[in-house]
Amino acid sequence: MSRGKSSTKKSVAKFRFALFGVALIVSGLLLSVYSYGTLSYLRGQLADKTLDGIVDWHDADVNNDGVIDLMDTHLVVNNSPKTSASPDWLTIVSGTSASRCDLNGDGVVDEADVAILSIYFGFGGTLSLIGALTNTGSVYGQEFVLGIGLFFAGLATMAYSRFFFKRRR
Ligand SMILES: [Ca+2]
Ligand SMILES: [Ca+2]
Repeated sequence: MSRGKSSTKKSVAKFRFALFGVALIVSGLLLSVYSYGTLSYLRGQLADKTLDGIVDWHDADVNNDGVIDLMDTHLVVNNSPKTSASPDWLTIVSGTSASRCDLNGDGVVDEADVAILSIYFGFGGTLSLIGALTNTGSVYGQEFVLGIGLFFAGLATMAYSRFFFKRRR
């Protein structure tokens, strides 16, 4: 009788533990899918600013110094909210112009351009989607890596709980 009770208690505990694992997996997947979606969308918004026929991180390097850092963010923010109607749209200041900072090429420098720049933050090399996703210099990269981490932590928790995978005697 008492043995049966304790075994019920044990399986309830196992079930809760497994449920925690499932919650981790689901939140990890949601976070990864969300950051992947946002990042792919922003990546698709970047215009060919260097006019070399290739859209890559160089297009987001507004001062063309070979690295995407706070200086580029500062320049884009400083040129906001200029539009193509602004008299100094093409004026080069600190190695860039408002036109160059208009990363999506919609004729206005605003938060959309800052968001595009943010996914390349910390870049000074090649930029693939995987590179951008695992770029922990950007908030989307951090979210993606955290999501993957949660997913595997959830899998490990589920395996450890042995609720779904019973050990054979
Ligand atoms: Ca730069
Ligand atoms: Ca723009």
